[in-house]
Amino acid sequence: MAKNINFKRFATDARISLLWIAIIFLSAVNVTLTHADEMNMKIMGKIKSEKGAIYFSPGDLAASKPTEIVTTSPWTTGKTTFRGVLLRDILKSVDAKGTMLKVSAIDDYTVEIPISDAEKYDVIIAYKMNGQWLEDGVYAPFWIIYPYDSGKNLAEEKYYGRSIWQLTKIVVE
Ligand SMILES: Nc1nc2c(c(=O)[nH]1)N[C@H]1C(S)=C(S)[C@@H](COP(=O)(O)O)O[C@H]1N2
Ligand SMILES: [Mo]
Repeated sequence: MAKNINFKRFATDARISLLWIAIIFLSAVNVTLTHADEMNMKIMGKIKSEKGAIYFSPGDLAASKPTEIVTTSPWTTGKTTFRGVLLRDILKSVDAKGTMLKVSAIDDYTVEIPISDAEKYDVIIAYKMNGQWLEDGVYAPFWIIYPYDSGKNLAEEKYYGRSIWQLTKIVVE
């Protein structure tokens, strides 16, 4: 009899322990997913996707062919190296069909970028600056960078305004 009671108590304790393990595990997963979600870029709108949107993490972009822009900018001192993927290549990879991009950031900044910019200039979606991943809470996960010093009159307010950092969403229209 005593054995039986002890076993029941053990079973109950074990269940409670498992419950705690599950709660802790799920909290950890939730934190991870929330973070991963923030650090992704979502491309939607006029693209070819069965799910309606395609997500890219900085790691995903780093696995694609890199393009570096070495330039001065209003936000950095001296020549700065930005590493990313050509915007036109990303648009091509999602089969974007449209004329305008509505781009938004974690800080709720939004801007419209004509797709023609991606054709005319070597605009990149940058994920690294001077060899470092873009910093969380500052510029991460992505930053649109134009080759401002290329002699194509890109060192202008119009293009600085399109240089959206903390980029997380692109709607193709
Ligand atoms: N995410 C985000 N990107 C942004 C902005 C912003 O507020 N948030 N400001 C834009 C504008 S209007 C300009 S001119 C440039 C330069 O902004 P700054 O002068 O505040 O550095 O960054 C652009 N990118
Ligand atoms: Mo601006």
